[in-house]
Amino acid sequence: MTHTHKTQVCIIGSGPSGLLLAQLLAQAGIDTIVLDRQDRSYIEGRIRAGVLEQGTVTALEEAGVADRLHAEGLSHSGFDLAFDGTRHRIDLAGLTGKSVMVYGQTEVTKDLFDARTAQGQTFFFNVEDVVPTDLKSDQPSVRFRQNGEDHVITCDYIAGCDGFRGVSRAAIPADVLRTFERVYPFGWLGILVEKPPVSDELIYANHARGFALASMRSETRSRYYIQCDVDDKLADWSDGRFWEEFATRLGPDTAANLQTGASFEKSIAPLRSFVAEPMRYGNLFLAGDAAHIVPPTGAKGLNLAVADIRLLSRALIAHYREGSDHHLGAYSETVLRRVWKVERFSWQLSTLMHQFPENSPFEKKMQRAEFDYIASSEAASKAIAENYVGLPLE
Ligand code: FAS
Ligand code: PHB
Repeated sequence: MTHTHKTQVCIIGSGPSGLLLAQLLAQAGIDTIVLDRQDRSYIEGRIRAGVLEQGTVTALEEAGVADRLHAEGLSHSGFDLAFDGTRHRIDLAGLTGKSVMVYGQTEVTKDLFDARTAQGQTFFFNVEDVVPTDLKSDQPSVRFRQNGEDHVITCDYIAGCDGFRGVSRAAIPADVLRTFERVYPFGWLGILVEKPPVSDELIYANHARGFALASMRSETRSRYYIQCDVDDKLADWSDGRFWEEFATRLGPDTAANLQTGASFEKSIAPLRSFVAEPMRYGNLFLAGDAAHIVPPTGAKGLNLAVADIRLLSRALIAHYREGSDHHLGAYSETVLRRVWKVERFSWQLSTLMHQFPENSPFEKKMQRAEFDYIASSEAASKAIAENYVGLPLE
């Protein structure tokens, strides 16, 4: 026996992309069903992004889930770039009139889950064998299994919000899909520690031994990263080794303020730049990590996903409210124009701030020269700042 369901928009994935889309559509009276192969506690347990662009804050306000963000988030008006101990502050507020909000992706996800649960909206967690079908028809469907039982959802549209390793992108025929990728020759080792941050603002540091990032989740909880080898294992990195390496890369003046302690979360993430085109096939629309990945250096992954969702929700609402399919028709072209600009910034900052094993002495000199240029040029600093606070939606 197959359980049958019907909805207007079937959303595959309940990470930030899927949850925000569901919430924005619910605000417009559009019915959705959300599927995920994990459950809520697993999804909330994933420690990821920490910096929200103003556009992301606006989207969360429009979704009616920004109260805790405004109560607990930290507004930051600048951050530091550092090279071998020399620091240069990128004055976001002075250069762009904007700031960013430090508020963990985990918290954003919790706020979105709470909102959807409060509305009694439909989730299917711990699903398996999800298969989007009939994408070119006006009645696409999504088949899946849950607890050993078969289900099928018929809908008007499918939103592929299932991340880099989901099934939506793979549902686009190979002769239609084009992918572009750069895999970086290093990863990021990240920790969470219940200690006050080493600095009031974020510090991105390039040191001869590698990149380091000092971030935070609150005034008492710090989030720190160091560049590590792609084949490093967590077992290779005791807290003691992490602290020694992190302090070295920050430099003695900054490290003098460092409060160390036992980490309560530690993970290694690979770094890649990736884009899949097109982001629409028939009535399947891709959004977020299902369509693109950026190295976290520019703090763009979550924010880029939110920008996709702002454009996709606008297009779907125009369809249902006004019968206009203009934005749906333009979605892939519109969203990809911005995706590539954000990919560029994330790639540029990653190239500037990391030690590349293959870099010649000349290329290392070019990195230092670019840092010195940014530090001495308001125009160059403004270019960094306007990308960091978030490019216009389109
Ligand atoms: P997500 O991957 O968050 O969510 C996809 C959801 O789809 C998941 O819940 C998954 O369970 C589900 N799914 C997958 N396959 C499915 C299937 N077949 N059926 C049903 N459901 C399925 N960004 C930053 O801005 N700053 C950072 O510091 C940062 N750090 C990161 C660290 C790591 C380890 C990773 C992986 C990413 C990081 N990112 C960071 C990027 C990250 O924040 C993403 O951009 C963000 O999670 C994108 O959200 P979604 O598009 O919803 O994808
Ligand atoms: C984080 O706080 O997790 C964070 C902040 C900025 C980045 C990446 C990660 O660029």
